[in-house]
Amino acid sequence: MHGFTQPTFNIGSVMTTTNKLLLAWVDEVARLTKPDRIHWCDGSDEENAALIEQMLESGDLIKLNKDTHPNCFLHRSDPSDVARTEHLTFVCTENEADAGPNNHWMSPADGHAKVDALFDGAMQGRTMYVIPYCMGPIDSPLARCGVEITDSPYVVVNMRLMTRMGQPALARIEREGHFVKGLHSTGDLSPERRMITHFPEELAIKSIGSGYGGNALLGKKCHALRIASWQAREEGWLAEHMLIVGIENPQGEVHYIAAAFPSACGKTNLAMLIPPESHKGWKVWTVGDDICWMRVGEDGRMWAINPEAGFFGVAPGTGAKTNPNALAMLDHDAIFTNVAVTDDMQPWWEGKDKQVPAFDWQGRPYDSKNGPAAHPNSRFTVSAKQCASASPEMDNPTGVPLSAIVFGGRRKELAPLVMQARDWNHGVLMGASVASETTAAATGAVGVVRRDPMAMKPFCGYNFGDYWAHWLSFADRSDKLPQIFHVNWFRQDDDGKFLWPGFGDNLRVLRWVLDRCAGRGDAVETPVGWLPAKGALDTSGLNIDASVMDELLSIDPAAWRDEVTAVREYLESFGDRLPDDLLDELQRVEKRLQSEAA
Ligand code: SAT
Ligand code: MN
Repeated sequence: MHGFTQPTFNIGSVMTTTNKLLLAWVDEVARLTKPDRIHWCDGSDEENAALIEQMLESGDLIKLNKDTHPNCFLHRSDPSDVARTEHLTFVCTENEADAGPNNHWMSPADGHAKVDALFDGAMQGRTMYVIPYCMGPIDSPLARCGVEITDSPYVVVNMRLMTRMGQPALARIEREGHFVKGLHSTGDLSPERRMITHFPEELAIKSIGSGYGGNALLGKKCHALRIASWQAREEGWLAEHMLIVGIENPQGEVHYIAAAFPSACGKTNLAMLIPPESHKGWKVWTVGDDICWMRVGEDGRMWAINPEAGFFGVAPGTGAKTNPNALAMLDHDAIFTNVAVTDDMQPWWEGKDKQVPAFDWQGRPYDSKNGPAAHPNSRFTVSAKQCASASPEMDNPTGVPLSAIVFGGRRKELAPLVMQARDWNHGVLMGASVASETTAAATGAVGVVRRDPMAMKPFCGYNFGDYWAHWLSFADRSDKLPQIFHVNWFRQDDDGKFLWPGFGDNLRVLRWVLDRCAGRGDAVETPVGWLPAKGALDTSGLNIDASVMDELLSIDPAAWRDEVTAVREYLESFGDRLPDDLLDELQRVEKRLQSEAA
């Protein structure tokens, strides 16, 4: 038998747990993975400093310029491990139909057998870290806890920024007696031996062979979306791929919006938006930039929390014009992954500033022939506390009440700048119909249009048919639900030029959204939803042609008839799990489009 010994190593205060389930699981994992040492993470500053020191020595981290970027570090990942790998991501349920055609499926028995074979001995020579964490404010009834076991110190320091990690989370786990189990090892980083498996019926995750963000920081996509979406259905709430913002008007009133966009479509920029010059007295508060957990409160309104405590944002394109709030929070205490550096070791990426990169994301002397200096999916990790626009409500255990839910995709054509659903069910159809051009956040071709319902295609832990039924069920739970909208910032002209300026000017669209929620804001009815009436969208101070606004705010019924046909085909691929109410809704849109043609 392998000569495994019990924990001997702890950098910070020594933690133990009274939770027998947790102790037994840690023991079972140690027997399988055979680490040299076990370290229980307490989340302390001392622990973090010791881990960083260790990674500087091993070369896992590189120190950045301490004058311009104190406490900032660069991590260069394996070049084959730079994005989520959806084809290696599995949902393992007893019944294949429960995972649905939207997921890659394996039986739990097969999943465990395959992935456990890879975990066998995977931590030999390494330290096994046990990370208790809480997704959401530690005293929030909407929050949920998990424990990640990993052999990656990079994962530990990132989890510390992205979640509420350490002693308080462990205390809550001991109080509640249950937690999501996440097992992770970088393995040998080979894509051939990489698997990200989810066992929603066991509230468990096993991920091996990748050290990249969504594959390795298990609190994020694996727990807070795939497992949580399953839990949410069972418990009557929603776990969504949405940012949350508060919009403060010049009267000082704040209204909250949650918005779903696929990865790398500007959620972080929208969450930290700076109002345009013409919008004196307006302010945007960041509650979250990626994930939203929400439930109907006693007052009938939808209340939302951000389960995360930090931002794992796309670096390229983050600049003084696009996202000054993000740029400002990145000049201290941040971890960068796969960005380039200048010759004086400042982090650099395309769209940052006028500096010149000296070394690219792989550490090679920069040469434009090798492609961009920073990897297109290079990332920053930073605590939300460093964000100037961070909402004081971020830590509120009851969350914030939502006025609107916005769905969006990245589409060159078809979808107008903004439209409002007729009612909740129509809004669910709008969400279910979202399509978007793919981005660098996942491996595979970029720029291909694919259906990405509610921006949850890679993240819904169960059958989309059941998921839409769950969404529809909220109409019976309350008559004070948020209004639903669809936006598209990404329309292009024939030369590939964006029609809408985007960024700070997106506030103009959100203002119309909030006006509509307040029963104001002029709109015209179309077969696919309500669009802003001429002049209803404030374009003052914006240099944009009336003809461009017309193009952005009109629909082409013939193109929409084709779209609706494609949507029907897609929805019907979910067979008998597809809720009738969603098809009825689609039929109503089809009818309206037909009468438009008549
Ligand atoms: O999956 S990640 O969290 O690494 C990034 C994303 O796709 O949003
Ligand atoms: Mn995301």
